[in-house]
Amino acid sequence: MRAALGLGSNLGDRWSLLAAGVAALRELDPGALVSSVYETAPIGGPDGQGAFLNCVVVIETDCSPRQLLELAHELEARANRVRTIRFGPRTLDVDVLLYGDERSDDETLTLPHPRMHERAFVLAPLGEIAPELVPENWVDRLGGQALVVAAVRKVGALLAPAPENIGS
Ligand code: GSY
Repeated sequence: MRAALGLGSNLGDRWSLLAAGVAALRELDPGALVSSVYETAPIGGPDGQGAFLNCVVVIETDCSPRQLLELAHELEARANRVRTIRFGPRTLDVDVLLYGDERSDDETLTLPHPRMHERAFVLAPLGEIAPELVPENWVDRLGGQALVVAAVRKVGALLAPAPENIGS
């Protein structure tokens, strides 16, 4: 099944944390599609938290949605994520966004991810690697493709070395 996962980090060495998460997903599917890395303003959470680095990975997998969710939690744990403040800063966040066409209202795993359609930090990277997975009306609701792209800043590619001007 084709699945899309969103990764984000706004605490610690954001680039390395994102890279480690992506590397683990590429172990699962060496042919994974990996978007560029985007720097994005935090949505929600406490005032003053730092900007996120975000990317999206699309994999082909035999894992079930539940197994992918467990893997997502495992990757967050490996990044020493501590859950204190809701929507607060985090070393690594891994969200299961899509699992084929599957729909689920399960409160621990809603598919498609319930907020992905309103998040430029998801739609811009997902649209870059798999535009067919981004319905036009989602982009329209965010004001159109130009606004989605303007809401994020592409900073580099994970499969290349970290750019020097980005810091942790
Ligand atoms: O849901 C993912 C965690 N998260 C993010 C994020 O990854 N990027 C941005 N820009 N804002 C966010 N707010 C939350 S919560």
